[in-house]
Amino acid sequence: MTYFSVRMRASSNGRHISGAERIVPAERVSVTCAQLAQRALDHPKGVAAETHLTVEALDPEAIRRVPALAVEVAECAHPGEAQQVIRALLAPLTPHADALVRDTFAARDMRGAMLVCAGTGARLEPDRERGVRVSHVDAVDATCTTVAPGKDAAREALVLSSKVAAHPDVLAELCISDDPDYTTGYVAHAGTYTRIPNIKPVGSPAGARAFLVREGADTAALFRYLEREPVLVRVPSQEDAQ
Ligand code: WAQ
Ligand code: MG
Repeated sequence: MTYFSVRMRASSNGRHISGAERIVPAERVSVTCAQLAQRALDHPKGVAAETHLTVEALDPEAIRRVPALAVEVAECAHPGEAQQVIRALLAPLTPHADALVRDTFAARDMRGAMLVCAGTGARLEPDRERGVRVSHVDAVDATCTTVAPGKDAAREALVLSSKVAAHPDVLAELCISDDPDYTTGYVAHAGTYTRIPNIKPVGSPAGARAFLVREGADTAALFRYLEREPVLVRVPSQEDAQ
């Protein structure tokens, strides 16, 4: 079957509002475009003044299939506790964990994620305002048909993080939603997606992602994988994923 990558990015006066990535068969392309165009208008950061949709046929041979990460929940009652959980997960992986966490909470309106070297703490993206944009990713269910993750931020994040984590040079990911009222974030590491409730206070404009990368990684190859190589993630059914 021929699959298509469908991508949306929306902005207002140069400010990134929202973006989304799907991989769908031909008969789902038009409905997917409609859904993503609507989504750009409904974003809590504001109505998008400009929305771009891209539809691209994929080489079926090039599509990789990877398993979803296992989902766990760290019970955090408030952002202070969430900070402790995040640092406990990341500190064993890099001496620069504190700076990584601080920078991720401070970043605003990036389209993509920060790429941070575990050994040096250095940022690895050529364009730091944009970051690295994970694309060409979607979910497949047990019957290998693509399923819509777009209704559910947690499921969509699990799909994205499973693609990212499937690359051997990625050690961990930290994510905070840029939706002011979506206060659950996560850390992905060692095959597990740890959900972190109350990662930020309600109403906070914080929102960004950081990928921690093994020192000596081939950054160009990693960029190509994250931005261009199509990956379908095998996700458990909706009920199991909660
Ligand atoms: N590639 C790289 N970075 C991205 C991408 C992408 N495709 N999409 C978003 N980001 C970055 C960007 O800096 C955003 O500002 C930031 O991540 C947050 O994006 O289990 O909704 O789409 O309940 O707001 C977490 C769910 C939801 C946790 C995360 O992220 C749970 C979310 P958002
Ligand atoms: Mg968002």
